[in-house]
Amino acid sequence: MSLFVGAALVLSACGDANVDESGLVMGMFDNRYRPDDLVVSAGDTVEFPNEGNVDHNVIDVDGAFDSRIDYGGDHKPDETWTYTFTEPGTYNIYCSLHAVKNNNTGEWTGMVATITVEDTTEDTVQTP
Ligand SMILES: [Cu+2]
Repeated sequence: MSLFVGAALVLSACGDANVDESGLVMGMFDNRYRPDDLVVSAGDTVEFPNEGNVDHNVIDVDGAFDSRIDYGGDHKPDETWTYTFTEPGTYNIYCSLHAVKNNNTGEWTGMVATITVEDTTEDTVQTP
């Protein structure tokens, strides 16, 4: 009973209250990712929980990954897809259900986001 009430409170929270502080979570809402800009380190695993009320997915514009293939379909509400970014670089992602491609510019708009994966191997010189 108390668990159910807690979940309802979280779902009803507005603003950025739902944004995870770890920096490794990009929520799928209706119809946008939040945050829509994430910076992680190579090797990090990012969670994509569907916190909306409709299906969503996560596809890299350049074809590095397609969550539908990895997961076996779109992600329904309350389902979470995770992906480990091993290669540094900038990943532009979109949801095929809620983004459109401009055929002239090749740019995606709508439910889109950017994930920057930094190569942190050089930062390990700092010792406590
Ligand atoms: Cu979507």
